[in-house]
Amino acid sequence: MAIERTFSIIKPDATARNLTGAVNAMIEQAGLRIVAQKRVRITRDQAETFYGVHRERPFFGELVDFMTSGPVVVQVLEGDNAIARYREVMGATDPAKAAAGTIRKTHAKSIGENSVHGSDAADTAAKEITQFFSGNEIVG
Ligand code: 3AN
Repeated sequence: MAIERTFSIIKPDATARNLTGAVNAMIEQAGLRIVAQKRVRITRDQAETFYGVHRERPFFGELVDFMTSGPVVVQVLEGDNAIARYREVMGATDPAKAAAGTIRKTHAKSIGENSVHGSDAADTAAKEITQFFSGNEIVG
């Protein structure tokens, strides 16, 4: 298996409920290593760039409003097949459809306020990591 890095965000609904540690425990329990992490307030520009692929979707405005509504924790996770592994750990986008034991089933409030983001492919992971971290902030 290949060691990969993926980009993660602990979203405002989770930081508001003081769940950073609980989410991190689930990440580490799944065998992923948090190799970079910072708590930030993202700007509208950053959120619009980050979710640019969803610009035409009806929920885009709501998504940007939500992601800028409070602090988030941006992270780089490392491990075997980290991209697919983290998506398994997060569970389905809609928490009602997420499998038992996943972060979203356990903690998410709704399809919009769904507690975590994880990259969906190697190219997006690389791009998302670069948007928020410089090389010397990632320590594997
Ligand atoms: P995922 O985060 O599981 O990869 P995407 O890429 O389809 O899901 O959607 C990106 C984000 O957009 C989701 N995490 C969620 O916060 C938001 N989102 C997706 N679908 C909806 C929807 N129908 N209504 C509101 N927000 C949505």
